[in-house]
Amino acid sequence: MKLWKTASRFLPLSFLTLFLTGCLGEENLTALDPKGPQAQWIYDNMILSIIVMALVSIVVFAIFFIILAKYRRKPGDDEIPKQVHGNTALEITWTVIPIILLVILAVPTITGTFMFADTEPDPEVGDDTVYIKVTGHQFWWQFDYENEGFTAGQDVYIPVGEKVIFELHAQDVLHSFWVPALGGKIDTVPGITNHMWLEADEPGVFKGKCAELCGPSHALMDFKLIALERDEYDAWVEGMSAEVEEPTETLANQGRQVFEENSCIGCHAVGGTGTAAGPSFTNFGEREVIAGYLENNDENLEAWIRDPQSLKQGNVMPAYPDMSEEDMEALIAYLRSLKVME
Ligand code: HEC
Ligand SMILES: [Cu+2]
Repeated sequence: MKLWKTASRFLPLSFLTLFLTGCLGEENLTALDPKGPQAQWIYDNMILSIIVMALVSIVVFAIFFIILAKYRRKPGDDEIPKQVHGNTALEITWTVIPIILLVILAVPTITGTFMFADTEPDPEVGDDTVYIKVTGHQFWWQFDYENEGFTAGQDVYIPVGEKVIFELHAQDVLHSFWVPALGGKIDTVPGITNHMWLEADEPGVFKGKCAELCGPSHALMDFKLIALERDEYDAWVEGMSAEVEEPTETLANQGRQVFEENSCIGCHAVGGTGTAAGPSFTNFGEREVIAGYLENNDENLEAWIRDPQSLKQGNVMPAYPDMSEEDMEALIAYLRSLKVME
């Protein structure tokens, strides 16, 4: 009775959990609406497992209740029933059935595991297979397109319908790279290189998350995977690789000086390659969000630059609380001007 009382206290909580997990459907952050071959495989296998488990539960519980009803002690049953030791037919049945069920689960699991581990280039795309080096930092993601010679921060772009290969690293602690709508997750581990591939069936913006508790702002270590048709993707690559021109607008140009004088440029590369201490800004003007989660508007941008800690605890960007309004306005105009797509 006491146990039931305790359990019943948690009941509303479990319903709440069920409800809240529904919110994960937002912004494509869900494994239940697969948008790529890997995610589809995971989804199908999950359904298959649920069916197998449901069948087992139904059969076991049905037999359980039938036996309970049928062989109950009834009035007049005074004798102890006949005692038996073992029944070969039954024992073979309940050994063979689980073996068959396990084989049904094992075959797709093993073939899927090999399919996921195959990080050879896409056979149809060959040498043009997109290869992206991912580095997890506390609390942001760096994406190096080494073959193309540039680096991107926060948003990772891929072409649709092609197998894209990811090489995963961590700069500081364990992180985990996960885009639920496209596939499984893989840890990024300091000192170890992991590989995986993903493919998107259709263009779209798919939300990604760090899936490994990595510090105080772990929950805000979000990113976006943006899948584009091949020609748009090529245009993006071209834009990212092009020489960055000085902004034509005066205010933005003034902002570029503020950016350089305040050593923002030391941590935030504009154009070029290589590791910087913060996300690359070559296409900052095209980000939907700042720091992985804040809407990219002027108010949030100013709040972030003046006091990043208050918005993302434990991140390593210094605060600029004393920047003049004038400099701030110019700086924001400059950041907004950083775009590579028309
Ligand atoms: C010591 C290195 C460093 C300096 C200097 C620095 N930042 Fe940052 N900045 C970072 C890091 C690291 C992040 C990522 C924080 C996170 O999300 O965890 C960041 C994030 C940002 C973001 C959000 C980026 C995004 O892509 O979402 C903006 C905007 C930004 N910084 C602007 C500036 C400006 C403007 C300056 C100069 C006034 C500046 N930063 C100076 C390290 C730095
Ligand atoms: Cu992380």
